[in-house]
Amino acid sequence: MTKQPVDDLFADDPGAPDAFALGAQALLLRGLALAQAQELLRCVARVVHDAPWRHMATPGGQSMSVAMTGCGPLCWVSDRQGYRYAERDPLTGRPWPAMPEVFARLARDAAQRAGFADFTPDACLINRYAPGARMSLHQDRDERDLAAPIVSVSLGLPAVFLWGGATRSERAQRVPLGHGDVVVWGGVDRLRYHGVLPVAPGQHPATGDSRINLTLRRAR
Ligand code: MD3
Ligand code: FE
Repeated sequence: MTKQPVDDLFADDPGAPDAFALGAQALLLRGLALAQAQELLRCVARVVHDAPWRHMATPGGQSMSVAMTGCGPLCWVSDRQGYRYAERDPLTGRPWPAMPEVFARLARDAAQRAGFADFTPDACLINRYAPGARMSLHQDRDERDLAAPIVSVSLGLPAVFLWGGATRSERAQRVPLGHGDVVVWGGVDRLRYHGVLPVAPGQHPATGDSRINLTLRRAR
């Protein structure tokens, strides 16, 4: 697989390479999840049946524009008390739905391609962006083992991902993410600031009027 620098990301030609280095240890694998997208979305629907979408509160008391749920032994949650990983869904009091095998298999395969061997996620956060929903610049630092990478899978409507630096003030690059794109972030890039610009209105055959993002993590 060929790698290209981040400047070529908007080059949308059919012969474009399918792997881009976003950083020394961050790799965009364009379309890696395409063949499994329908299966992934059926799994999301099963998860949502048991652990419904909800807009979590931030510690400051604001409601997030992104709706969330998750699966696996652990899932990230936020409320007035703060951010943490929890074994049970606070909405239902039940354990989170099991991690579908296809999620874990895809995450391991993607991580392997990016140079992270034997990645076994124990948490999957599932984000749903309606048009206008966004995620402001943040770091993911609630995971105990920061040596493990995070694998992200984008489905449905496209979005512009903000890829920042080690500090919030560093200028972020804009990376378009579309249906089936997979990104792996680890090592020196694990604590980079990142976010998502407001999703534009649209319709996607696979998801209708939303963008779904899976992030597969090793939380402990
Ligand atoms: C870079 N989600 O859930 S995934 C999140 O598209 C989150 O829903 C975004 O940021 C989304 O926390 C972006 C890409 C992502 C996830 C984790 C990272 C990028 C990352 C951790 C470190 C660096
Ligand atoms: Fe994040």
